[in-house]
Amino acid sequence: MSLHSATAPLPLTPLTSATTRSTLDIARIRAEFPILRRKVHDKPLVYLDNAASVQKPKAVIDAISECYTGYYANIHRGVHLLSERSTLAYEGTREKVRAFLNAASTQEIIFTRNATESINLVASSFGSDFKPGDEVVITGMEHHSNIVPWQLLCQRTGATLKVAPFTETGELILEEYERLLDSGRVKLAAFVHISNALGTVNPVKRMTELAHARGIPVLIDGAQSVPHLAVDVQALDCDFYAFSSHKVYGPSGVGVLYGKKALLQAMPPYQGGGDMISVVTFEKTEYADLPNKFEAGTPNIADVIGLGVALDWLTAIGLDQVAAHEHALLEHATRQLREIPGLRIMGTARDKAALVAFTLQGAHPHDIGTILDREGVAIRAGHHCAQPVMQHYGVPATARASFAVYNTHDEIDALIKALWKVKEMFEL
Ligand code: C6P
Repeated sequence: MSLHSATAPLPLTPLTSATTRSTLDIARIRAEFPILRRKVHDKPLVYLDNAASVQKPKAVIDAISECYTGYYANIHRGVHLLSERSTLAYEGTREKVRAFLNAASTQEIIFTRNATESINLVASSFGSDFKPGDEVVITGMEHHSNIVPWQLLCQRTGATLKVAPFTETGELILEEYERLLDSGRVKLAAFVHISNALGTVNPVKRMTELAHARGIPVLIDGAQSVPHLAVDVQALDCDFYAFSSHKVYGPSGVGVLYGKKALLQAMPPYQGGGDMISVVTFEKTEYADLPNKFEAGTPNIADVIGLGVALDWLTAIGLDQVAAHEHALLEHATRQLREIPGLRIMGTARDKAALVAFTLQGAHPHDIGTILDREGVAIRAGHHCAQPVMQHYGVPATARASFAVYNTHDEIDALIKALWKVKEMFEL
């Protein structure tokens, strides 16, 4: 089935860097998501909380169910047919992730629980020999997942965390980032590709070049980027790249860490246990080769298989098409949000992805979220696990609408209508 329509696409005004025009048949795409047919408070569901977690297409749901009903067994261990079949499917996903990220080898793809665990793995293992005086550079727009693991590492080792600031519009101040890299003590730069609180798309290739020019490896938090734009880790030349399955149309409970082979080989294991060893005696253990060295214990087999199907699904649509459609939605939303008096958008970077965060004078974001929910519109309200971003703008929280490929212009209109209702209720 083609998910591309024959009708002419809508013109796209360049608010962002999307270059393609969408020809997607969104109605057909929506039909693949059973949950989108349900109602909430007797209203059609308008799901705009995709940056938190995206809904799943039937192909992914079916693949997980087929695994459990048809061939499930533990992997890498059994000599029986089911184990072999499960191992093939699990390792098949590793190859799909490799291709999706354009990594050089499947040995560079490690399965974890989520992006958070991927970052913790690097902090714990790559950071294990950090010393007092060493520095880790992050940006001011990080998710807590790319702050707290480094703080824990600094507490453990005496290293110091340095933070590159961003502007009022939500753009990184590249000169400040570069200045921090110049100390001669930086052991790692870790930064977000797309900010979950602002939508900013960071210039990660340039940031990587600047770090590498000083011999500093980089980790990119790609939790918000892989569902929205094509990522090529070899073109970026990053050393580590982390993302979560549940934000890329796959199941929750699975994450990915890409790491350059030479670095991963030199790093100590993250956790010890089964499947990560080659020989164990009471005196000494020899570890398995990559990637198994970093995958101790029985992994989340069925959900890893589900992730593979999600990546197939997304790749068939095409990330250029996804980006074009989502950018059109972002423009449609931004244009109308700007017409609402008292509404302030946090994050107006030139290069911005598919979310918009805002406050409305006189209404707490949680009240906005609750009223919108009664209208069937699901958004997120809160600090979005990015409290330093809230501190930057001097607000406790924002409301955030975030888009996926299945969202429509009509759903944006429903969001806007519901926001006008909030104003009416609060007499703003
Ligand atoms: N952001 C949001 O609503 P996990 O929880 O490990 O799958 O992803 C963590 C994470 C890391 N980095 C970024 C940029 C993120 O956006 C997230 C998750 C969700 O914005 C849940 S807090």
